[in-house]
Amino acid sequence: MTYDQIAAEIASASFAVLGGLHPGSDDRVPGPAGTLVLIGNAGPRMWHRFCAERADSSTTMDSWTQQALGDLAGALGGTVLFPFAKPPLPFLRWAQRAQAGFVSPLGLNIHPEYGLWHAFRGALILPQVLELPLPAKDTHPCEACASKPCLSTCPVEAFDGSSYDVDGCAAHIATPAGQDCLANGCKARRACPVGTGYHYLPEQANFHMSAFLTARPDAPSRSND
Ligand code: B12
Ligand code: SF4
Ligand code: SF4
Repeated sequence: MTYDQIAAEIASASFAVLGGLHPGSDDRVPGPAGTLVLIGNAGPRMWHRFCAERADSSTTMDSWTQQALGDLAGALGGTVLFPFAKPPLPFLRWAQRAQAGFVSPLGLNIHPEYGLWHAFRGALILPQVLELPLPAKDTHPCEACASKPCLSTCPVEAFDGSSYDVDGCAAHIATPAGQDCLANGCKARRACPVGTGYHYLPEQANFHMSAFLTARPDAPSRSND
């Protein structure tokens, strides 16, 4: 199969193909790998499949993803690595290597089309060295964003452009004043003008923010990012 054929299979399973790379020794991929394909969600598409297939509210997104991507990787002749592995695998480094976007002032990866409204769900590891598409000539979206509203919207100034005050954020969203972030998603993220067509649905944003609030003391053993 070619990279494009594999990408089409991933897309038809409701996931987003975020990029590919040929891992080198600096990429810290455990085991041999000819090609690594970054798989994620963009906007609410995968969310709809998750809601349709999850057995009940106790099914976590991570356990569902493990099943869905495990099946897909098996059918494509590969294996899959997950962003919630312990210790964490360097997904954001792989995103840079795969040219899947740029580092935003929030620390999150910003994608030229999806903006901040995507996350990594797995890395497909294939033994063969596939020919990858030519790199896109995208420019960093934040360079053209003069006012950088992501840095001035957080009610507790959790972002200063170089770090993220996790405790301040979590303390705020646990209070009545923080219910907007909890119900609708991070205000700083929502202020970003890129990829607005991919905003998470309120119930999707609430699912992730609630998971962040409850699982945070266990970080970095993350669930449901
Ligand atoms: C640990 C972790 C966290 C911890 C951070 C702990 C800390 N800073 O002290 C906590 C639990 C707080 C967290 C929260 C979130 N996270 Co997080 N997190 C991870 C994880 C599993 C490991 C990162 C790590 O430790 N790397 C190892 C260290 C050595 O490398 P590092 O580059 O220094 O890692 C740091 C940053 O990644 C940073 N970080 C992690 N998450 C976030 C989120 C934000 C907003 C910022 C600014 C920084 C940040 O904290 C790490 C440790 O200091 C990664 C997945 C992965 N495998 O990379 C996801 C990941 C970075 N998180 C992600 C997301 C989406 C979130 C949330 C926004 C989820 C949500 N609720 O929607 C929240 C933020 C809450 C909010 N305000 O919206 C995504 C980012 C996607 C993207 N577009 O870039 C990732 C890649 C997971 C995924 N499935 O895609 N996260
Ligand atoms: S608001 Fe502007 S600076 Fe912030 S992430 Fe979005 S494009 Fe980048
Ligand atoms: S969720 Fe709310 S409190 Fe937390 S960083 Fe985003 S805007 Fe700030």
